[in-house]
Amino acid sequence: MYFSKFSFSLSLLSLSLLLQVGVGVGVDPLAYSCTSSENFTPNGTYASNLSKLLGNLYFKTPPTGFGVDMVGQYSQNQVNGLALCRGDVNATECQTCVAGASSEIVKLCPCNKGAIIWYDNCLLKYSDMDFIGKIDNQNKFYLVNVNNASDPTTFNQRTIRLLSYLSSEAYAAPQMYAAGELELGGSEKLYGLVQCTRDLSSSDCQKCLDDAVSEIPSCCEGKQGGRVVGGSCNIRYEIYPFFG
Ligand SMILES: *[C@@H]1O[C@H](CO)[C@@H](O)[C@H](O)[C@H]1NC(C)=O
Ligand SMILES: *[C@@H]1O[C@H](CO)[C@@H](O)[C@H](O)[C@H]1NC(C)=O
Ligand SMILES: *[C@@H]1O[C@H](CO)[C@@H](O)[C@H](O)[C@H]1NC(C)=O
Ligand SMILES: CC(=O)N[C@H]1CO[C@H](CO)[C@@H](O)[C@@H]1O
Repeated sequence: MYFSKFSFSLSLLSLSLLLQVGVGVGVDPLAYSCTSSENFTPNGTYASNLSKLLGNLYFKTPPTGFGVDMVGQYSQNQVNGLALCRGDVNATECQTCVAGASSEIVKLCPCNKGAIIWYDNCLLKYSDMDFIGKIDNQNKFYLVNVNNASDPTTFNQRTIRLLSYLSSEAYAAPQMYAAGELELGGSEKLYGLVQCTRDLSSSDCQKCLDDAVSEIPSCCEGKQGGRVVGGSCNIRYEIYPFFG
C-alpha cells in the first residue's frame, strides 16, 4: 500500500543503511541499519544475551507501546535495546510488529552487535553501546510523497506550524506522542504525527523533534507528504489520514 504511493528519498547518514522495497509488503521494514563495526560469535554470551533481550522486549513493549531493556554487565557482553510502537497502535499489533522486527533484524544483520529496524508500526534497536537516554543522531532517513502541493509556500508554512504544535504537545506528554490535523480550507486537511522514544527526557524529546521539523524544508519542501525518521524520534505529515 505504502510502496505504491510513494517513492523514496533517502539521506543516508549510516553507510550500511539498506532499504527493502516492494516485495511482500507488510513484512518488509521501511529501513534498517546494521550499526556496529563489531561482530559477535554465533553461540557466545553476546548471542544469548541478545536473544534474552529480544524476548524481554517482546513482553515489555506491548502493554505501554515502549520497552527498554539491558542484559549482561557493563563491558561484558552487555546488550542494550529498546522497542517503540507508534502511539496509535494497540497492544496486539504492537506485539506482532516487535516480534517481526526481532526476527527480521537478526537475519538482516547477522552477528552484528548493533542494529536498528523501522516499520510503520514500530521501531526496534539494540547495541553493545549504552545508548539509552541519549538522542540518536546517527540513524536517520527521509521518505517523501512524490506529489507536489498546489500552493507550496502556504502548504510548507502550515506543515511546519502543525508539526511544531504537535511537537510541543508530545514532549510535554508522558507518551511522547501526538497526532492531529489542520484544516487547509475547502475539504482539505493536513494530518501530522510526531513521536519520541520514551527513554529521552522531555527536553531531549523537544530537541529531537525540533531538529526533525527543521529538516522538513530540505527533505520535503513542497511535497504533499513526508517523514523524517530517526532512532529517537520521528515526524510525518500527509494530506490523508494515516493514523488511527
Ligand atoms: C553452535 O550452535 C550450533 C547450532 O545451535 C551447534 O550445532 C554448534 O555445535 C555450536 N557450536 C559451538 C562451538 O558451541
Ligand atoms: C488492534 O488493531 C487492529 C488494526 O486496527 C484491529 O484489527 C484489532 O481488532 C485491534 N485489536 C484489539 C484487541 O483492539
Ligand atoms: C513536482 O514538481 C517538480 C518540480 O516542479 C517536477 O519536476 C515534478 O515532476 C513534479 N512531480 C509531480 C508528481 O507532479
Ligand atoms: C541471559 C544471559 O545470557 N545473560 C548473560 C549476559 O552476559 C553476562 C556477562 O556480562 C553473563 O554473565 C550473563 O549470564
